[in-house]
Amino acid sequence: MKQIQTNCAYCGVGCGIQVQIGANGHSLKGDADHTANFGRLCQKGERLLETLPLPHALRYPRLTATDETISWLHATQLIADTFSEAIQQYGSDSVAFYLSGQLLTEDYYVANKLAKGYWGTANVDTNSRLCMSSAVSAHLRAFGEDVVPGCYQDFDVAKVIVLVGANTAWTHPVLFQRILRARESRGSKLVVIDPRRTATARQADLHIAIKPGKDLQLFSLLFRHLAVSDAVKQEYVNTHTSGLDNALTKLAGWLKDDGSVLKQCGVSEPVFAQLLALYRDNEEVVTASCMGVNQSLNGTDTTNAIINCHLLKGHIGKPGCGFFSLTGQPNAMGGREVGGLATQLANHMGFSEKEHRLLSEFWPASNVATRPGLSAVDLFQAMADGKIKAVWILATNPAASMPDVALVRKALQTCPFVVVSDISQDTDTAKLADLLLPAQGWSEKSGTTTNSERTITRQRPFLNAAGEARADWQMVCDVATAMGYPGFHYRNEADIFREFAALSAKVVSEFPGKQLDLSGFADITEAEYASMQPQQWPVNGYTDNRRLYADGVFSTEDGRASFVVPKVVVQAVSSDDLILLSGRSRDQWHTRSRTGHVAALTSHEPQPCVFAHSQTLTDRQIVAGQLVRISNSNGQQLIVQALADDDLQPDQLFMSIHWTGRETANASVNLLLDSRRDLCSKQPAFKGQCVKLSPINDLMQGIAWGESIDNLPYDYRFEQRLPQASCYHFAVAKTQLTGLANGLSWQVQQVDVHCQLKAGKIVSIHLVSSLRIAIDKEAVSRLIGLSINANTITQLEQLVKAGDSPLVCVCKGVTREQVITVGHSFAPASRLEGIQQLTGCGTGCGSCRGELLSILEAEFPKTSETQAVSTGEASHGN
Ligand SMILES: Nc1nc2c(c(=O)[nH]1)N[C@H]1C(S)=C(S)[C@@H](COP(=O)(O)OP(=O)(O)OC[C@H]3O[C@@H](n4cnc5c(=O)[nH]c(N)nc54)[C@H](O)[C@@H]3O)O[C@H]1N2
Ligand SMILES: Nc1nc2c(c(=O)[nH]1)N[C@H]1C(S)=C(S)[C@@H](COP(=O)(O)OP(=O)(O)OC[C@H]3O[C@@H](n4cnc5c(=O)[nH]c(N)nc54)[C@H](O)[C@@H]3O)O[C@H]1N2
Ligand code: SF4
Ligand SMILES: [Mo]
Repeated sequence: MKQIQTNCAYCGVGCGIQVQIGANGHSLKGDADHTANFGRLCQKGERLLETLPLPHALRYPRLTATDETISWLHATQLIADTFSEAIQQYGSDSVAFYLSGQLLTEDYYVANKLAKGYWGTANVDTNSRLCMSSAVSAHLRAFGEDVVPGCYQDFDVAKVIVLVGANTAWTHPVLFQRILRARESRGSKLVVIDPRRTATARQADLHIAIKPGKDLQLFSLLFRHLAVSDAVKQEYVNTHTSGLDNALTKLAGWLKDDGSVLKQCGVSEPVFAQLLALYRDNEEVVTASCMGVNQSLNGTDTTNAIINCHLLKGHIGKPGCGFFSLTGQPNAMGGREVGGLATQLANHMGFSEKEHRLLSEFWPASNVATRPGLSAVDLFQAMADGKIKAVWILATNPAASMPDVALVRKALQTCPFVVVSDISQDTDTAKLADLLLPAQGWSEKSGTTTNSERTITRQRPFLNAAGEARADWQMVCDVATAMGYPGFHYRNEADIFREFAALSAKVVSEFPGKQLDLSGFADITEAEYASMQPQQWPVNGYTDNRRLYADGVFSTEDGRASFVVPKVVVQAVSSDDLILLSGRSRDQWHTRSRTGHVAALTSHEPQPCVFAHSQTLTDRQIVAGQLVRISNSNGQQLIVQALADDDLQPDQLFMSIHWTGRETANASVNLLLDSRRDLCSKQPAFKGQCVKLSPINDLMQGIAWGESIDNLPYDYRFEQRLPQASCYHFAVAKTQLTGLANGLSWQVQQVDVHCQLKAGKIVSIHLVSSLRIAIDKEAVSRLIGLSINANTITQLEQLVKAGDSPLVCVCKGVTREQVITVGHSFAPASRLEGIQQLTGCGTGCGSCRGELLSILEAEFPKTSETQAVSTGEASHGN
């Protein structure tokens, strides 16, 4: 059996994977030798093969206006001509790239080179702006370079691990398991700072349910207390840092008294004392942060406030110590290395004259960008204003993932030429493209990624590309060549990697403090690239690459790290405001284009919903399961189902980020979030925006199946994709209900399909041609429960049929009749499991299990069973 060593396509942990290529299909397992995971994988990684083949895969270049498949030659020339014309007529800054941490380093490198070297614009931004840019800015300010000094091993040896704004148990699961193992073996302490009691917080030794957006205050206070404690390493501070006194003096200006600061943070004095003691009394403390920190108005300052605490103790680059920024996407780090952000030039360089000259000579290119370009939010604003004439978007879905998506969608409609490279044609952004380019996906493409701890891993293909899908780097190079630029004649991705490594060698030779050094790869042969093993950078044969800055010499001009003075920006909150925390759910990946069709990954959050504390629901006369409206002060709103979650504080809401216009209308969270940003990093403050919540009483809810309801009027729609069909959850104004039926040319009949309307207890079903609709509050909430467990429309109908009978399982809305009906389709040995799988009965709180067993005993007595089975077996044998 052949084995292919590759990486996981999802999060920044960057796990290694071994794919076994078998004659009868492939299988995969974690790569036991990879230092990120030592053979372990989480649910998403384990199920990667199940995501293939992708439904709605994009296989050929396509012009959307005419829905015409075109050749690559035609597509390439069209892009080359359109971008050239735009540059000629409107200037370099009228064109742009919008890239992604899900591109490989080689893809990223050539796109950055084309725009910044030849188009002459730094309008190259990336979804890392939405993700990592606050950490990038903070690293630059503190260390002089965007460098993560630590490594995963630090989590193994730390005495205290503090996770801030990170739901690591769900978002970096393999690393989280590693943290738990270390705790078990070493007795380390885990602190989680998150407003919600998340799956991560529940497993912590100390959970600090901080008020959203107040981490800056908390860490600044901590810094001030540590600064007067004996934790300070005075000699380190004197020799290796600058700015401590200034920082402390400025802080004294706004950190007046502890009591009021802690009150703002929602943290009690004893809890703060506990936190302070952990930092003060332990040498080995790692603080790791993620989106709860980065995606806020104070993201950069908060990160610096955390770094300040570690600098005081001289704890950067030492085993088990320091600040660790967790990266989100598999190659978020690689994109930062090549310079994929509009605020950097290339390879950790800015726009100084010396850096500009170096790059102009190295590539060589005569039109290297001289100043930063537009960052994501500004880029889409400029597009909406008509200033961007052509944009090329690769491996990201901004029409769903950007804040204020209404504006982004308008921007894409306004921009005269939108090129989208994706693996799927079924994304919100693809629907707004002029030209769609089919990209090779994870199983098909080849290159490298860098994970959170700077480990470079080779991604290797094991399937032939579907249709005419191409590598992203190939498309970019072909266009560059068609535009007449030299320097894009790479034979393969190894050629590009070698050039990237050679550039890093050049950069470190002229800027000796820089850490991004891949000079050891500058002459890598094709064979070496093919068999390359995971390796942490720097790769130069003489630096110990595991931890950086261990010698206290930083990348700044004077070699000293800086204490940064944080400034506080607060948003106004009124008394009936709730704070909306958006984030990830356990099993889905972003806009679901890769994970939304895998049944096992959808059951965790089967439909769009908002979670609220039960008191918050009661106060607003909202019943869990009901549709609610969430609105912001700009008049934007959305409609979703409300569910109770007492792990939130009463003034907070949580929604996952995964629902897009693909499956829903008016239910995606980014319809509601505006594009306010951290002023330093320009990263959108997705977390912690103020909204209002109200019940919806003027809409009727329904479920339809059999046909698409796309042409019907609705205020809310959710397409639930069952493995073999779809059913549609919708809500319409009562006054439109008759219209709903009359709007169709089909005859409406009220039929007694399976159940009758009985005192509001049961489903009323209207049969409209082949479209079946259930409208009735109780009926619908029951159907919602049922539909979640059905695989096919027939199963759904079977479940509906059994609807009118006493409830057995309250959690999943399963009735006695359903248990019996479904039970008949299973043999005795698999009956219990089958019923549970199909209906969900007993899989919620589990308290109905006893009743379930007694129904089975009563309805399927052992003696008749044995007979039935033996007869069955006999006839089977005949
Ligand atoms: N399952 C899954 N895993 C993923 C991804 C995915 O889509 N699905 N995406 C990957 C990517 S790109 C990223 S960037 C990472 C993100 O990984 P995380 O940052 O861990 O994920 P989020 O759920 O966005 O946010 C983390 C937490 O921040 C908290 N939070 C909100 N506001 C505040 C605040 O003011 N202060 C503090 N301290 N906490 C706050 C939220 O309650 C939430 O629990 O996940 C990666 N891993
Ligand atoms: N409200 C709210 N919004 C958020 C966040 C939040 O916490 N809250 N988090 C933000 C963060 S941290 C992130 S990282 C973004 C993520 O947001 P996006 O990057 O927009 O989300 P994805 O769904 O990962 O989009 C990746 C796209 O690339 C395609 N693709 C996959 N592989 C390839 C490939 O090899 N080549 C090409 N060309 N295409 C490919 C996929 O089909 C998909 O359409 O969302 C951001 N948006
Ligand atoms: S932890 Fe991240 S990289 Fe590892 S298997 Fe899970 S999703 Fe993939
Ligand atoms: Mo991210």
